[in-house]
Amino acid sequence: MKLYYSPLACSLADHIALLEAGATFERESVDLKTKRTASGADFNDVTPKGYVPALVLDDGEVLTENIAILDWLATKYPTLGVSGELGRTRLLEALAFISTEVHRAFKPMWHTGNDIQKAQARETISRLLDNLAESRDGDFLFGATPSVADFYLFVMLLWAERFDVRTPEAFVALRRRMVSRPAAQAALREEGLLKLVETDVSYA
Ligand SMILES: N[C@@H](CCC(=O)N[C@@H](CS)C(=O)NCC(=O)O)C(=O)O
Repeated sequence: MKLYYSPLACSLADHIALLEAGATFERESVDLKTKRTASGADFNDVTPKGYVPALVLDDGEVLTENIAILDWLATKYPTLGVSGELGRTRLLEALAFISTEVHRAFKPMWHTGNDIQKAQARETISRLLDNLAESRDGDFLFGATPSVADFYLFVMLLWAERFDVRTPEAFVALRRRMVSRPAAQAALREEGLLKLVETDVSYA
């Protein structure tokens, strides 16, 4: 299996998931501006969509779209999923909300939004995070252990800090819990992002 990612992109969620699962995988970073991978290959040859994440399976199948990849990982590695009769449905509900509402609301921040659009986006994202925090049930979104939805949410929380978006208290704590996990630290280290979380944890 091979993950194509870009530092601090939404592919960080998949990166953490693979490490949490203890999966054997390769990884290669992608320059999203030039569409070149770290080894100089044309990323458009991996996926004509040209965006990360992309997960190439051992049989050559290429998975794209974060919701699909994270759902596939949670199915393959059930400790990353949500148990119970409605477990998978609740997980997809959370992934869809994070992807189509929260992630999408960051667009003016990453792209060329003006100051008014950015201020509106901050309000919207805070409200969406408040909505999600209300349905949280335990230390993580679905209880005492994190699921793939928490990994995706964690990326959104890193973005929120970067763009000065107010985050509900419950998610400040969730972010700290995520940062304390070895898999998250390993993914952040690989992506050159450990400095972003220095205030949450001390690395002796
Ligand atoms: N619909 C895709 C969107 C993924 C996406 O927005 N990826 C961003 C990074 S977070 C990207 O690669 N952007 C570069 C581009 O679109 O050219 C998904 O949900 O996986």
